[in-house]
Amino acid sequence: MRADVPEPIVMGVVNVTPDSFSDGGRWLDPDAAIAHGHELAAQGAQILDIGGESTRPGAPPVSEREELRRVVPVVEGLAGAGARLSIDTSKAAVAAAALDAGATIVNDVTALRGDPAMAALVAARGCEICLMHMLGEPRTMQRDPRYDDDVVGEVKAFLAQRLAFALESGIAEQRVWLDPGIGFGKTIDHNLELLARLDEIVALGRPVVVGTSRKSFLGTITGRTAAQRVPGTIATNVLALARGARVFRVHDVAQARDALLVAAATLRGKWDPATTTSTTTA
Ligand code: HH2
Repeated sequence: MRADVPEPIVMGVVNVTPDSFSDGGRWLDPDAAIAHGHELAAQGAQILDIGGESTRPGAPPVSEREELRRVVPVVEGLAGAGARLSIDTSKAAVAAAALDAGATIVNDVTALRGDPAMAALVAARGCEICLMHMLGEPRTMQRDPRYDDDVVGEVKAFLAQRLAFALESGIAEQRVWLDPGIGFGKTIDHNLELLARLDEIVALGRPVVVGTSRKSFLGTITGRTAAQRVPGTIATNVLALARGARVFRVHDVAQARDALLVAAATLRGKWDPATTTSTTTA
């Protein structure tokens, strides 16, 4: 029994893109994206992560103007949805507009390396920041990714270094979340080893975010299409919870929420009725 297992936080994905790897084009219309976000919040997402640029391998870059056009109306439309809002962007101007419109979390897959203005913005606004590991850049990251020796050691050292950079930039430590970046410049074995040894990333002492949802390594293992990878996603989420992960970025919120609530209660060997409907965040 582990009384210390924290409440899992479900982050629902709202992709306002034509080309995301698993749901591209489904929510490109702002009204459809807003309705989808409301649905995910009703299903139990405590955070909605809104993104206007796909990071799938080979995705074309999106201009600042186009990204703003896609995401700002959706952030505005979800401001009263009952979930915290996260903006999935590496552009400071997009993050600033989203924070103005009601977001309180910046999810930067470049870990403050993409835009020199991002760190100062996050520091000034006092919002949460998710720093994610990525080897290379989205266009080419899946072309034969290699690590010198130990993928977990390298990802951990990178995250420690980006955390130090965030603190030097004036961002409060308690605002920083860390993410090993499953699928971002990683082979199937890199992803699996990172998940198997996730406790080593958790040991950095900040809340850990995991994003395995529908990703291709699950398809490689199971032979399933993206939409059929929910059980595989849930298996990784539950095991990541057992290793100390805190935030779970998923497309299929209802299923992940139920699995995580039951898994957390089971790990604790105790059910606390308050956790079932709570919207506590990290
Ligand atoms: N994965 C994706 C996008 N953003 N952010 C974090 N922190 N962690 C992740 O694992 C992560 C992320 C990729 O998933 P998705 O948004 O569905 O696809 P796309 O980038 O094609 O829009």
